[in-house]
Amino acid sequence: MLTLYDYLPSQNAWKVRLLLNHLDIPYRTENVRIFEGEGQQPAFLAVNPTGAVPVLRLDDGRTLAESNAILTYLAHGTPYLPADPFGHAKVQQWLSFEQDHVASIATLRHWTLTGKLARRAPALVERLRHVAHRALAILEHELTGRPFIAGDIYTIADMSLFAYVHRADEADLALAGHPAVMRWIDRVRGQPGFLGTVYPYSIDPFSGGELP
Ligand SMILES: N[C@@H](CCC(=O)N[C@@H](CS)C(=O)NCC(=O)O)C(=O)O
Repeated sequence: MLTLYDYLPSQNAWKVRLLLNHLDIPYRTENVRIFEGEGQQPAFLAVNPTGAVPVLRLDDGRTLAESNAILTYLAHGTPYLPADPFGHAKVQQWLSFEQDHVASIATLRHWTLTGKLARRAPALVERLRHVAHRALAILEHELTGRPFIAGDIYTIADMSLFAYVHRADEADLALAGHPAVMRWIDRVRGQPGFLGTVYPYSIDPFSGGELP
């Protein structure tokens, strides 16, 4: 059986849980106490050299890190990842956008929800807010013209983007001014096998501390 190395409040891990749910694939969970330093212990660094979750362990023991790489692996041969080279690469385009631009929402959300924002340099927060606003504006523009980010069908690019975009309000990034993004959020929520459960940082009493 597959093993998912997870941290429940992580939306990067949630992406993988979402796809596993869509595909109805059973798996077991290994929770990694990232705020207590477990990710930086040699045992976990052997699984993922960056010390981050999510990581997927296959039946044969091989391990795969990076949420979008895991989505790409699991979606191979399914309707969630086009087989044709252009469609496949288009999904990769948006997965890269997610990592390069939408990760700003993830960081701001983490700092906001765990009380760290006030401790951060204002210039850094401003820079991230600029990147995040621009990312939302790009998505608004793109999703005005089509139902899903890579075209007419729901793919892992939507899953990946959705993980943090639909929580942008928690980072004080108003979604209300983005009607096309809001409609897309509703479309994603309506997909068969959608996973509604999101865990708050408050379930982890250590999440107010800095990551090691
Ligand atoms: N680019 C990575 C980011 C993973 C990431 O930042 N994971 C966080 C939880 S959301 C983590 O494990 N942080 C602990 C650490 O980096 O030490 C991905 O998409 O999987």
